[in-house]
Amino acid sequence: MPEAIKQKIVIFGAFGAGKTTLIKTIDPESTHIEANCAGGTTTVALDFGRVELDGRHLHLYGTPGQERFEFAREIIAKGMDGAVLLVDAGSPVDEFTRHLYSSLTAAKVPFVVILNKCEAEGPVPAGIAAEFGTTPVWIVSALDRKQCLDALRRFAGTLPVRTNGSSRSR
Ligand SMILES: Nc1nc2c(ncn2[C@@H]2O[C@H](COP(=O)(O)OP(=O)(O)OP(=O)(O)O)[C@@H](O)[C@H]2O)c(=O)[nH]1
Ligand SMILES: [Mg+2]
Repeated sequence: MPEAIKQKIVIFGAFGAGKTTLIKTIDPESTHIEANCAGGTTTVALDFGRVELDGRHLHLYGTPGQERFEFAREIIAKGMDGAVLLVDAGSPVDEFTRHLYSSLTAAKVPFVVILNKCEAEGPVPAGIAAEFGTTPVWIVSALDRKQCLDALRRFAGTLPVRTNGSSRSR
């Protein structure tokens, strides 16, 4: 029997961008390590969820958005097949999001930018699209499961399938 395709996708984004929400929406049985903070909760370690789409078993890892957790992001990123940079479309693009974008570009990992909190669907605002060069930019609300699954399916479909022994040493 052919081995199942497994892919590790890591979700990056600034504090409060909606990474944990996205993973909870996609996988209601996902696991989250969070702490209370002003106005809600914040990830202090990671999120982990799974979903099977078009025969691919996707393992989704959410990272902490607070800058001081860089060490955790580095550990979680190891061996990723692809990444998502989640951006809160309701605020101007901040310095930390730009830093994450540069780091992912430098790592040469396949990634997409997903603009979140877009309950009203529409075109990607030109000012935001311009921030991310030629990287694909998509629009979702992390509260909408169908939108999240569609975005993930389209992205996962572009990722190369690893064969046994391929290196994932990033
Ligand atoms: N309206 C709306 N609110 C959202 C959406 N996605 C997330 N939120 C809210 O945004 C807040 C932050 O969401 P989280 O999922 O905790 O954000 P995070 O990126 O995991 O945050 P950190 O772990 O602290 O970096 C919560 O109050 C969510 O309910 C969305 O698509 N629409
Ligand atoms: Mg979180």
